[in-house]
Amino acid sequence: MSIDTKKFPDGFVWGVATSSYQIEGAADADGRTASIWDTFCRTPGKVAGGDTGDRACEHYYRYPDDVRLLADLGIKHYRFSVAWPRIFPEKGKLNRKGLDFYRALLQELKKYGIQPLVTVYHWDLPQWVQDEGGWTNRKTVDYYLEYAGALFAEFGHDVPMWNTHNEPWCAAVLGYGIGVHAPGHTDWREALVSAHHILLSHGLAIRAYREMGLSGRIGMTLNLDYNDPASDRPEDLAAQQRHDGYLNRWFLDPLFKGDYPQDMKEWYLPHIGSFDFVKPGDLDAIGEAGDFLGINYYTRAIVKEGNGHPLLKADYELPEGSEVTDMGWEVHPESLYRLLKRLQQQYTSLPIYITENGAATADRLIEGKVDDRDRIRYVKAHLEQAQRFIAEGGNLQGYYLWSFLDNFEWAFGYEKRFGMVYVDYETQARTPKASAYWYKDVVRANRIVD
Ligand code: IFM
Repeated sequence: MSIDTKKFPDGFVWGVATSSYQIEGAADADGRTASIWDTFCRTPGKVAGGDTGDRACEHYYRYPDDVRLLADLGIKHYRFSVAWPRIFPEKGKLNRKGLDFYRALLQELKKYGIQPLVTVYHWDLPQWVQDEGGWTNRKTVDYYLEYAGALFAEFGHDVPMWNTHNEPWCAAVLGYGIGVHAPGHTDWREALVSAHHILLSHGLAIRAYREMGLSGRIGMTLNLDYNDPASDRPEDLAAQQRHDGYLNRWFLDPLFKGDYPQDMKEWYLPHIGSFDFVKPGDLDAIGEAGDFLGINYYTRAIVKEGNGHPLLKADYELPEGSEVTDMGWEVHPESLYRLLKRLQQQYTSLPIYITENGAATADRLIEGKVDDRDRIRYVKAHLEQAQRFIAEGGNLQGYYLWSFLDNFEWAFGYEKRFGMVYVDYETQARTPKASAYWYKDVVRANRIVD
């Protein structure tokens, strides 16, 4: 009997992912108030082309058609996030109409047998929370728990899988440290305080979820890379270690090893004054065991000593002739395999889900078709590495392609297209790209197809 080596294990989860602010639009509908991204988009110079999420993909109004399209494309698992300002548009005020939208979306998904993975927080913090300091304010942990608790109470029995947070590094570091994401602050202490509060809210949300006796699974999604030093020089090796500490270990270590990495605490201390925001019991809470680890992987980093990154004293290199996506990110599938191996060897035996992977490509709609063969090549190469990990016994249980639809790509506005479905933002017409049909075949066959 021949073994089909390209087959994924039975039950492997094949999905696609989106997030609320990137697709929903309907910024003022049914009681929603502003998020930090609505404010940020209105700050001149922050988002390419002055784009906003006001309309985005109008998914809030078009969700029945969008869910039917998911079903037509053979998708059985869908990861989406909830917009916090729809649920708590004001302090202490639960908005029934906001919940109704997600109830209707979940019902629609159920109609087609599509399983949801719900992300509680994918960056659209209510502006009223930011007005009290946002993630730098420890009180935001309580606001988050009130919000997450409302979602668990309302949807806990209908949602089998929850992501507490998407990419805390981005929310904290890009938002409060580098300032290229909302709320646009540039203060390293704020970034680390925010990261801590996000991690704390994650651990406490797991506890709350367990206390409610819900039977689904809950975890967190981190954006991780694999990184290499630019040379064997001790200075470059040290810079690589700092980069790794900043992006990967600062989040993985407290989740799985009980504390922030010592080398990074020492490196950061002069920049932030103290770690007085870490209170007794916090690290225990952060280490609360989840049911899975979600990872978003796009690229690797090659690091050397330099002044490009002022906090890290690091610079980044792109090897001559390397293939890059439309984001300028190096295509390096093997680093997905290396990352998965590392996670398993150094951090966790929990099931891992790739909750995002995909490529921005310069897609053109020509005579009703989009031939995005570069995206297909990208995804295929990454799936091969995922499969290599599984073949060696790796506990990888699912893959969610980023993204279902072209959408609002944060500071890049609508310039970058990640979707397997092309969106004409004027007419809102959806056109599945070649990758959507290819992915449909992959999902149906449970194997990588040509
Ligand atoms: O669009 C984002 C998503 O919101 C979070 N992960 C990375 C994607 C591509 O940049």
